[in-house]
Amino acid sequence: MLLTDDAPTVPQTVDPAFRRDIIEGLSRSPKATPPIWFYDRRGSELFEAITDLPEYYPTRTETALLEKHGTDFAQAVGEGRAVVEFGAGSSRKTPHLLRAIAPGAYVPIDISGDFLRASSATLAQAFPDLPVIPVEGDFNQPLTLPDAIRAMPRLGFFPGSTIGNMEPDAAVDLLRAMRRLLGDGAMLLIGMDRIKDRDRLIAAYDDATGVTAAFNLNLLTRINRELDGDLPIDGFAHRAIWNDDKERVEMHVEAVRPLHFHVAGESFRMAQGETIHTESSHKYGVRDGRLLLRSGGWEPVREWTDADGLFSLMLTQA
Ligand code: AVJ
Repeated sequence: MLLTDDAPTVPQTVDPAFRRDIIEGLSRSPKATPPIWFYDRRGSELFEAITDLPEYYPTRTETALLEKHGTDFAQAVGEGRAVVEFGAGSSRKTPHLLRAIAPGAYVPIDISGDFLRASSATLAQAFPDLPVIPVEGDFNQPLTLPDAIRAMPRLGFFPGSTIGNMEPDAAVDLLRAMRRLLGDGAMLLIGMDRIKDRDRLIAAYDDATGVTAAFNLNLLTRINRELDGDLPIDGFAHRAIWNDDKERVEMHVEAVRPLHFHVAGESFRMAQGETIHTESSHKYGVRDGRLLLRSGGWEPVREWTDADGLFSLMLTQA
């Protein structure tokens, strides 16, 4: 690697999948990039900050549901299950669930290895008798579960409405893959964000202090750093819009002037007003949510919602 004045002091390894996804996404019309690439170290920190924002209701609402309904969970799932969490991140919600159900093991799966190891260590300390077996990987790709949980019935845990990031057809594919991975007799506890007042939805993705804007624009900074890009960050503005036909909030970065930039040796142009679509966050009505789960091979068993109907936790069985 050629060392220049602005070369990073910490050597960066370029993820070929990152390069491929970004080049493909910028070459497409309209431009669109997969949301998994938001979560470098800075992106993960910014997401944590988002979850504390007054406008961002999902995390706080879901956490309150997990705190409140522990007795219900224990009764519905029984003891000794291996809890397999998909996209564990900082796992801040998980202790509530683990305390409630007396699981046999905890298997957090995440693509961000640093984050995963740190949060697994914290969790293992809080639950000294619980085997914690982290798996570093992308749950959208085929995975193998650790041998230690072979004999245990499983409870999949997929909180945060992460399922909403997927197009409905991809969401169904993922649910089916989880069904195969977790096996017969498995259950799945999944968080889904509800359709609600448009202004409330937009505010959650375009907060007053600009944390979500920083989260969205950080993708461009990451591209510049890791893929030798020269995107002018000040040439882009954060946008959050409600797509009513597809019932989803979309995040975009919009060119505020005509732009010409390079990424990994490729040249790109954007007209003023043109956007890169960086994320979709699908929202589900009660019936839509159940239909989606059934299509994915999971039969709804119980459902918990807050008084305002903002967010739902759905328990399903294979
Ligand atoms: C992590 C996918 C649940 O879609 O609400 C938050 C990500 N993006 N603010 C979401 C996100 C902008 C978040 N999920």
